[in-house]
Amino acid sequence: MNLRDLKQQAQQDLASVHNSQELENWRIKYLGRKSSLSLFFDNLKDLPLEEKKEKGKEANEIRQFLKTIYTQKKQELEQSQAQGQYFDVTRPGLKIEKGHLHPLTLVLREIVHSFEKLGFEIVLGPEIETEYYNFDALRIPKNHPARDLWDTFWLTSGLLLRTHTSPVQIHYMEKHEPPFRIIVPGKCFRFEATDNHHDIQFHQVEGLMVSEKITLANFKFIVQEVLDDLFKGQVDLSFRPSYFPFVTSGLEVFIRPKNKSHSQWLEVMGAGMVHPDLFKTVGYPPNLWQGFAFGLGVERITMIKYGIDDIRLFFNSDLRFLEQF
Ligand code: FA5
Repeated sequence: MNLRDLKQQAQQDLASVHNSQELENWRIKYLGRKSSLSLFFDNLKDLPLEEKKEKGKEANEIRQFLKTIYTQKKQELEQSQAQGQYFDVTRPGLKIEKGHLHPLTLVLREIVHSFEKLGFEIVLGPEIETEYYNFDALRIPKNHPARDLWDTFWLTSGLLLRTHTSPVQIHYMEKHEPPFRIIVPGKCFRFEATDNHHDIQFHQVEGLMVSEKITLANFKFIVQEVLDDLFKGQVDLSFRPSYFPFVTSGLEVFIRPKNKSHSQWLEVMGAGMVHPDLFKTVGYPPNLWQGFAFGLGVERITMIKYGIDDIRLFFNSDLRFLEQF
């Protein structure tokens, strides 16, 4: 039997196979124990060594080829049969995996909602900023050492990725007259070394409340209300003096879960009374308004809320982490 003729014949026959019975007949004819190919293998032993090697190799290749086209045809028939099948509407459906919200989105929404309950309006601002809004208008001129506090991703032509949400204070005040109370949720970027509490990209919620007779007591009340709402009263707060050029009497707020009073305090926001120079910059009349401002770190709040010990987990897309929320 000529092996090449056998291969050709098998291919031709397979093309006219239309159901599983015909396919089984084809398999018996070309791959079965009594097929010409099997008989060919049986007779190989009688051939001289060189010829045995050569013909054996060729026959093996053809057998492999026939097996492959057989499997392909089988799959094709199974598929077309499945498509033609009657659809049983009573069968249980396949479970559809639903997506879910990122932990930061969940907590950001909660934070925004807590402030909304206290009458704060939501305002957004650009992530790409000018040097003026990110620094100069906030009393951080070029060469001022305070610029070192905010390691910056510079873009071309004097633009930068905002290092905090505070520039939106200026944008908003330029266009609105007090009294008002706003929050500004958004992304910030810092060109700094990462560790378990610092990332190069994170979220802040800026707050700004300007009116007559606003004091730090108003700020303390509001922060206490919001954090009590977020943590169901289960965190302690600590207010500590700090320095930011755009506030007078700057401070930082630290929190610690009540049930972990031995653990370290975590800094979650910078704050203070708005510096009068900012009012001057945006054209408000002098000595008429007072206000407080703050910048709250959303990742830090989320870390305490869910007991997460490394901030870098939020952005490394590990599903084992994300699927827990
Ligand atoms: C500021 O960014 C000020 N703009 C806050 C402010 C606003 C002060 C208004 C006064 C008035 P600071 O750099 O401390 O300050 O950041 C504020 C909060 O953002 C921190 O408490 C922290 O929760 C969070 N934060 C800062 N840097 C990072 C970082 N690299 N990764 C994650 N969170 C950060």
